[in-house]
Amino acid sequence: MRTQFPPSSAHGSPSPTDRRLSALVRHLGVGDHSASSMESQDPNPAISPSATAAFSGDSVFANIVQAPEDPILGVTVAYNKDPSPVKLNLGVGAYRTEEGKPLVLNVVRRAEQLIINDQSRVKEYLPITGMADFNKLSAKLIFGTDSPAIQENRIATVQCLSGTGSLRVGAEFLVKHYHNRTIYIPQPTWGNHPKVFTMAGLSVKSYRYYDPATRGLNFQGLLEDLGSAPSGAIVLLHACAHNPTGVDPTTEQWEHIRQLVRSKGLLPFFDSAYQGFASGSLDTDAQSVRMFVADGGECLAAQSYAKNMGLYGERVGALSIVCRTADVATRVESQLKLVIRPMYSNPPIHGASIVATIFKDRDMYTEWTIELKAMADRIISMRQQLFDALRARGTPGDWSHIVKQIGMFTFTGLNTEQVASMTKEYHIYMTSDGRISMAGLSSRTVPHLADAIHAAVTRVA
Ligand code: PGU
Repeated sequence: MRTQFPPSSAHGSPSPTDRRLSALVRHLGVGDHSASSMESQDPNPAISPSATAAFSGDSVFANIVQAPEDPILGVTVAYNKDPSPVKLNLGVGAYRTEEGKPLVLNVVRRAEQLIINDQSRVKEYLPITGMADFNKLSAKLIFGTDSPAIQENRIATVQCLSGTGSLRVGAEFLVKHYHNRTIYIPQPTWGNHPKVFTMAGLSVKSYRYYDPATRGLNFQGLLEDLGSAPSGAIVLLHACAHNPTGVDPTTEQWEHIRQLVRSKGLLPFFDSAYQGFASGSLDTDAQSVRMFVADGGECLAAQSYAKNMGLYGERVGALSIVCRTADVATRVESQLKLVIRPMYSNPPIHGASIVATIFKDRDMYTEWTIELKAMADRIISMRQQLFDALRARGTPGDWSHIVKQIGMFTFTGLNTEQVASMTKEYHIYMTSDGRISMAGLSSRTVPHLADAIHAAVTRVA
């Protein structure tokens, strides 16, 4: 089939702009030959763009309404359109260096070199469940190397498309195979959670989580809401570094939650998108999940390597379903294959190869943990710097939550109008709920952000 440059307009006949561009292409002699012959030598006029003009009615999609941008990813779209040299993107949770640049971990580069140089690697399809090594190692990462559930083969782990894909596969599985279709999610939570679960067919309810008055956990509200959830309901729990609030339960509170969840027969579904990012330690950040697995009960866990290995666009993650027995886990895995096959058939190779290569080499694994800790530490230092800058300006309010909150985000408490004014006047982009990605800040940009917050707080109600 011939390629066409420039593309024809929506209704098939080239627009005047298209024709001018085609003439320019011919004049410059660039593009392939088929492009330059596009109008004059069409061998099949019946399917030429001009012939389709005969069907000059409206598009069959004419009634489609323009969808709004995504509340998180749309922030980057708006940021990209802003020509200001001082603009700052604190919307998406993506790590940036002190220089404000995206970071590819050194250990990831090393692993990629090894993979590229290894001539034995091929591009055949992976199994439906993904790369076996990757799955085993991912389970060890979250459940612990000496987890009895792993030793007893009670866990079905499948490679999925990052955290989102893992949550979706888990939700699809639950809709097909679990007796209760209600999932309780924290209020607030990551904006995509309700959409992922609703699209899969679950009914979404929320439980109280954050208390705006204390800017901390509404523990009482959480216990009451989960306490009155119907037996068997699914409960989504952020394993660590709760998004967007940066507020996590203490170990004692987790133990309380665990007892309540188990006594009510609720099914815990952990979302672990930030393992290592909260404390800098992979083991510490997995404690909540491990507490639930240690009691022998069942749960689901969705893992993402987007943040902790910086593999955002590689879409690498895993879903694990911890079962009571190995026999159940085998059957669960067989059904997960039936969920995955019609969705995307099988997962991609590259990201999982990077993770498996790093996990299998002691030296590379250590290097990863060091780089991960450095990312977590830089975020923590940004918290301190922002807090100090606001104090130095005498910005009204108690800003101690900036240093108390955990993980990638600060839930500032700024309202929608204040956020809008910061975007308009200071070109600072963040989600409208007042969340800022601390990983997007640097020592150079802290004063600009502090000025913007100060102005917003003092001028906008
Ligand atoms: N779960 C939570 C709690 C998250 O915060 C995110 C990403 C995911 C799952 C999904 O991440 P994957 O990339 O699919 O592994 N949240 C970020 C990234 C942007 C987005 O919304 O996808 C954020 O800024 O909230």
